[in-house]
Order: sequence, then C-alpha cells, then structure tokens
Amino acid sequence: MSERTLVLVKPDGVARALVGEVISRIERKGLTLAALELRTVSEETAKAHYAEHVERPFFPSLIEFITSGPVVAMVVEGERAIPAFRQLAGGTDPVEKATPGTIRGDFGLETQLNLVHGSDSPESAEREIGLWFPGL
Ligand code: 3AN
Repeated sequence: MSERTLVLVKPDGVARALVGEVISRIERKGLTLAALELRTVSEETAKAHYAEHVERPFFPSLIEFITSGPVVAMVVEGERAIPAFRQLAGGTDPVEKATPGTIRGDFGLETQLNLVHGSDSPESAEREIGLWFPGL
C-alpha cells in the first residue's frame, strides 16, 4: 500500500554534504519524492516536531542541534514508505544499533548527530507532514 513519510536530512547531514547520498538511496530503493525543501527550522517547529521527547534529558540539546543550521525536509512516497525509510536510515544509535549499509551505520558516530529523521508510524507521518508541509 502506498504511503507517505516525512524525512529530514538534519543539520549534520547537510553540513557534511550527504543530501545527495540520502536522496540517492531513497530513489534507488524505489521510493519517490513528493516534496522537498531546504529550510532553517524555527524553535517552535522544532519543539512541535519533537514534542514526544519533551521530558527527555536530551530535549534541549536536540532542539539546539536541529535549529543549528539548514535541514532538508522531504515527503517521501511509495509502497510501505514509512518502514522502508526506517530500514534505509538504520537504528537510532549509529554505532550500537545501525548496521553497515544503512545511512546511519555508514556515516554516523553519535546518537544525536544521526543524520536523518523518518516518521515512525502512519500517525506520526500524518502529524509531521502537516507540520512541515501544511496542505500537502
Ligand atoms: P529515531 O530518530 O531513530 O526515530 P528517536 O525518535 O528515539 O529516534 O529520537 C529522536 C532524535 O533524538 C534522534 N534522531 C536523536 O537525534 C535524538 N536522540 C534520541 N536518543 C538520544 C540520546 N540518548 N541522546 C541524544 N540524542 C538522542
């Protein structure tokens, strides 16, 4: 079943010039882009995006990180797009959880600077697409 997911290349991924690499992996998987924009995130959007983590100790530094430079936001579409992109991204911790062959496993070292975000459920995807691309 075709579905949509919200993907971000976070500030570390943009700074390290990995945007093309991420898009290339998305396209080679067979997923397609429905929207794409480079933008700098407001603190308000960042807090709304990560609302589920508001009580976590790393929340303030996560907000500081995600607003520290431009991100590339995308809506990615295709068959099982939500789990398919999570598979491409790899686990949250780029060393302990993500395996080689995934974006985080191949390019990441730190849990906070883990390069990409992908919605984790249909409910999150709907909420996040509404936040980043209202009206899409
Ligand atoms: P994922 O992005 O794999 O769905 P989440 O939703 O648990 O992971 O975490 C959201 C973001 O919060 C991560 N991408 C990472 O940047 C940051 N994060 C998660 N856990 C930690 C942690 N233990 N220490 C620092 N940052 C974290």
